Amino acid sequence: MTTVTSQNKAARLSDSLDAQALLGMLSQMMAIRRFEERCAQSYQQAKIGGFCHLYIGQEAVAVGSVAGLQPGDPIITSYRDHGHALARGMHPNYAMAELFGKVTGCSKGKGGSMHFFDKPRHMYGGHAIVGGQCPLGVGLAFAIQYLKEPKVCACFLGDGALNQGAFHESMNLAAIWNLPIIFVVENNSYSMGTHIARGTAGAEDLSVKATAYGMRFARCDGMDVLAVYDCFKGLGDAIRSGQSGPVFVDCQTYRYKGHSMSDPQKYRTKDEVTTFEERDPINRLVNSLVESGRATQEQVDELDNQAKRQALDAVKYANESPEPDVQEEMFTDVYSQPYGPYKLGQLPIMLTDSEEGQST
Ligand SMILES: Cc1ncc(C[n+]2csc(CCOP(=O)(O)OP(=O)(O)O)c2C)c(N)n1
Ligand SMILES: [Mg+2]
Repeated sequence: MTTVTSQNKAARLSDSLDAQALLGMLSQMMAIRRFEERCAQSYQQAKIGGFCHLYIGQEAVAVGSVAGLQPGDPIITSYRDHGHALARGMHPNYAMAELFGKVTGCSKGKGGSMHFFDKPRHMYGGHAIVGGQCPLGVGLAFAIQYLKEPKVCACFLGDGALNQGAFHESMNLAAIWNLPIIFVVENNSYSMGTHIARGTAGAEDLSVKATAYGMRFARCDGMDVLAVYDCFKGLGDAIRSGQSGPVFVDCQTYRYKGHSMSDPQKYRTKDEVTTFEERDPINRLVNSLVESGRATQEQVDELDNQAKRQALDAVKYANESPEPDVQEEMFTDVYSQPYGPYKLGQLPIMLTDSEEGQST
């Protein structure tokens, strides 16, 4: 096992980023934050149904990692997926429309919050089964190796997924096949209401998970977008150039909001949340840019205003978009052939209006 660190202050890869690139990362984090705030509001107004897991607090992970990777590198993640899709460049309108269950959404309104997908931008979901994205990530990495493409797959997972068999099987295959993949634990310390120390053996030092598979390990501060960028830029380029095989990264972060929109949060104190809010990734970058003279407070405020307007526009777009036509959309995007094993006219019985809502 090799341990790499992104904390080397003497020679950070992000030192070479210009003000435009840094402001780009800032504006993406702000866009995600404001988008998620509108999500919460829309959920409370019952505009969004089903589960909804917000990314507020973790923005630096998606933004820093995507910035450090190449646009063609495939990414895949769990159900807490809004931030990754937006960081990859999905238009907020299509993201919000998906949440509202509208046909203009990125998955035609049929996936919802947990199933964002954007193939042209190499964002392969959005997966609701904890750890379920890991074998799929291995498949994406295997395809890269098979096709001899200069790419790296980033497979994001929560700390809860560390205890799933699918994660361990994926780590094993990635290691024995030397696949171009970065497994990234967005370690926010909680799986729903269970603290990592209560649910995960070896939680105090997750490098043991990499050691078990002879894999390279890195740890990075997920509340610092530049540390995340440094980590992914370094690892991505090393894997791409054949200097490294698969890597396992512990990215330490925190979610400010509950696990989902229906979480009373009795398992943690307000003080704990405040401690992390004081290390907020957006404020941290703003302070660094303004103090070093690379941006003015006015510039930063304008970026935030843009993010607010964009999120509001997305709500308007989602509100005004039509719902999918049930008869037309029920069987599309399910099978590779339009109606799978069925013939048109022999489809299983559709629900009538009166039957809707009665199924379990
Ligand atoms: C296989 C499986 N078991 C249980 C669940 C229910 N469940 C949904 S989210 C979650 C917690 C996962 O926490 P973590 O992986 O740390 O991700 P985070 O929510 O912190 O992003 C659980 C247990 C599920 N979706 N899939
Ligand atoms: Mg977690």
